[in-house]
Amino acid sequence: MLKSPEKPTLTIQQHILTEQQRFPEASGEFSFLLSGITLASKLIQAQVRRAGLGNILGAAGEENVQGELQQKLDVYANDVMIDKLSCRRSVGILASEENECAVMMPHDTADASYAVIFDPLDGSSNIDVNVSVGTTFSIFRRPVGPQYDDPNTWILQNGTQQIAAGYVVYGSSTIMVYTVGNGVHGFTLDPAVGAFVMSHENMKMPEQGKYYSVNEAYRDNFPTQYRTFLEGLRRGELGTKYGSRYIGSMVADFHRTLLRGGVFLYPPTSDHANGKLRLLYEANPIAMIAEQAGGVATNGKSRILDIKPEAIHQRTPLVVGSRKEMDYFQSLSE
Ligand code: P6P
Repeated sequence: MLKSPEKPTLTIQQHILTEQQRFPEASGEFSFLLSGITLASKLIQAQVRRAGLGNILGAAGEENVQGELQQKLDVYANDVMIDKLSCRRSVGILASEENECAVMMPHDTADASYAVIFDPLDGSSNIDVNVSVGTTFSIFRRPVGPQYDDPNTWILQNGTQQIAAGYVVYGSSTIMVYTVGNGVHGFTLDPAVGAFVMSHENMKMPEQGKYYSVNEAYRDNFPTQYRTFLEGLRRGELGTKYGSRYIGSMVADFHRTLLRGGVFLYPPTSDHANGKLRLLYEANPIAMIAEQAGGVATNGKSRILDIKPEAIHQRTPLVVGSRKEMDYFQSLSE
């Protein structure tokens, strides 16, 4: 006789439907949209997990809009995300790190109420060396008003307008972390069940950590405030001398920061005067998750979520982490 689990297994699908019940008028379209993302991430992880076992490793031989060499898995992940979201009639437009322009949906936009922006495989240059990579997503509702008839305007909204955001880390396990504005919850893919099962309920970022996460190779180019901040953390200004952890895959570096506290930052550098990370599909979803978990996310000067985007692929500096470190960083502002 199988011993019943101490706690009933709660899948992400059940969680999404439970969240939907908070909105009696909900049609279920949004829940169906989110299930498209969970399905896509299962298909992506299946390929990530077998990278090296098939002709799926290495460069696809093309460059993406960022001028970065597209990895075969980048292309696959992007195709899967577009395919699984295109068949959701509620989606009016998609924007991807891999596509220069937004992807209009074929169906009548009168039915479509949502815009989905994503990076299908962030950190993909790490794939060939078996380092964690991730998917990020950000969802907006169609804004109201005749000035929004063009779905392209749906994607250039402030991050505060996100109705959902999240990421998937393809790491030692595959975990999806998401929020619909009602706390942050983590679901780990159980291969035996083939479902994302709740593993981290109502995640809260610790008030303080003991690591900072930044690419130190560029530190001579960092603005003074950043250098003073990092020196202060190393020296023990916050009561402990910080260590450094840097994976070079934003989703993995942020996920550790969410769980353990601390700070992840990608400052302005000589190569990227406005930072390297992209506002719409890297900084915004991460910032919504961070704030929902009690953390802080800025571009070094102002709240990430308050930035009015001007372009799909615009970049931003990002400093995101626990309140204590972020208060210290902001106390050093010039
Ligand atoms: P660097 C991956 O290419 C990425 O966009 C983020 O996932 C990661 O945080 C950053 O770039 C790493 O950049 O310059 O440190 O290699």
